Formats: sequence, C-alpha cells, structure tokens
Amino acid sequence: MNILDFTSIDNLKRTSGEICSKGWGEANGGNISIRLTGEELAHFQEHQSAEKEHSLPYAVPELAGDCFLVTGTGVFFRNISTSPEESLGIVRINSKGDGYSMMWGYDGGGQPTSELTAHLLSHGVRKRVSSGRDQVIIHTHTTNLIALSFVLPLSTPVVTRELWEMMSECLLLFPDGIGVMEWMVPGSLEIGLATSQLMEKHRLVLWAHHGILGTGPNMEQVFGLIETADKAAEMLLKVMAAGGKRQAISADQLKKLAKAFNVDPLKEAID
Ligand code: 2HA
Ligand code: ZN
Repeated sequence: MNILDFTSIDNLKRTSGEICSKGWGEANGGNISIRLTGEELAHFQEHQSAEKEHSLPYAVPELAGDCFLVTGTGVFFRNISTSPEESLGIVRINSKGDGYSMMWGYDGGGQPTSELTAHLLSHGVRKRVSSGRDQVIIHTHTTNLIALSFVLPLSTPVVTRELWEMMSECLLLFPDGIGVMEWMVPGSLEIGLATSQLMEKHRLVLWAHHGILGTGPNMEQVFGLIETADKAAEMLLKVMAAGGKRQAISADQLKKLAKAFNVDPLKEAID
C-alpha cells in the first residue's frame, strides 16, 4: 500500500487547498489531524518505528495505540499538495498514551504541528463523547470569526446565539453551539486543556483573536461546519457595519426550527 494513495491524505490535500482559497491559510497558519482507521490504521499498527519515542506533556490513555495523520510544524498549507512527504506525517501513540513515534513523513527534519497538544487532548475527548465517530480536527484562522472575537463578549451562549440568528442553517449544523475561549498562548498545554474541556460539549471552539477548531467524522463535514460558522460571522459583521439588526430570527422561531428538524439546541443559548 502506497501511503500517498491514502484517502486521508487526498482529503487533507483538498481541504488545505480550500482553506487557502478562503484566505485562512496565510503562511504557516492552521493545522489538521486525522485519526486513522481501517486499512490505513492497520498498516502502521504492524510496523515498528525506527525512530525514538517523544514524550507528551500529558497522557491521553483513550488514544493508546492510535495513529494520526498530522500536518507538520511550520508547514504552509499552500505547499501540502505538492510536498506531502515534507508537510505531513503519521504518528503512533504509545500503549500508555503519554508518548508518540513518527511512523512516516516529516521528511527533511520536520515534526508534528505546534498545536499537537490541543489536537490530541481534543481527540481523546471527542473519541469518547462521539463513541469513536469523530476522527478529524481542523484548526484554521477564519477571518470573520476572529474579527468577531473583538466585538462580541467572549461568551459561549452569546456568540452561539448571534451566529444562530444569522441564518437557519446555523442552528441545524451546530445545535451544540460554539465554545468560546479567551486568548491563550498558542501551542501551550493551557490552551490544549481549555480546548478539550469545551470539546466535551461543542464541536466548534473559538480561540479569541486567533482562530477556530472544528471536529467531526470526516474532513468535508468539519470544513462545512467551520465554513458555515464563518459565513454567519461575516454576515453579522456586515449587519453591524450597516447600523445593526432591525430584526432577526427570534427565540421562538429558533425553537420552532429545532423542533421541525429534531435537533437539541444548546440550552443556555436559546433561553
Ligand atoms: O501553526 O496556527 O496556532 C500555526 C498555528 C498555531
Ligand atoms: Zn493558529
């Protein structure tokens, strides 16, 4: 099996290109991780790594033995499709969940993203709360959501409700809302722990003045989730610039919408 033929690598190449065309992939901004399954996982479970083990500053026992395709640190998204072996790598978590080995990629001396902590801690939570369904995490620098974090209070219910009011699709795509965090040092254990705590309840987490993290079962759904939230943020900024709302979808209408489509909206954002 040629690793470059993996569907996961194909999906990652396509999504990083889409992120760049959105204008979210400036320089080395953003990072992506995918928990491998099936044939792709089996390929690496059998092999020994020639490379030494790296320790993690925390343990994620939920991920013991799992393998992840992860973008490399310092990698420019616009180069992923032409240089996948340099831009990407596959890591395997050890049997205690407190270290990893690089199994493939990162050619030319690379290593996994500086946000590996936030990705792995969040994967641990999502694997548990989604019963193994959620496999993908995208972190990207969504222009409009970042801009919004300067003008709205950094509150999960407030930001969630504002986005839901922008178009019907929002409540249907993220009834679990968008978890909001204050600014923290990128790549730190602190930002990783705070993110994974919000991932217990939300598939979208906003890092104020920095970007977004989204999770879900596959690349297309996660990208769609992020794209929808950023579009709502763009509309809200336009509405604000145009003098503010005169009307919006009301709380009663949001409840009707949730009922019609059988979704369970985040309580704090609707009451
Ligand atoms: O890799 O996006 O958050 C650059 C980043 C860090
Ligand atoms: Zn970032």
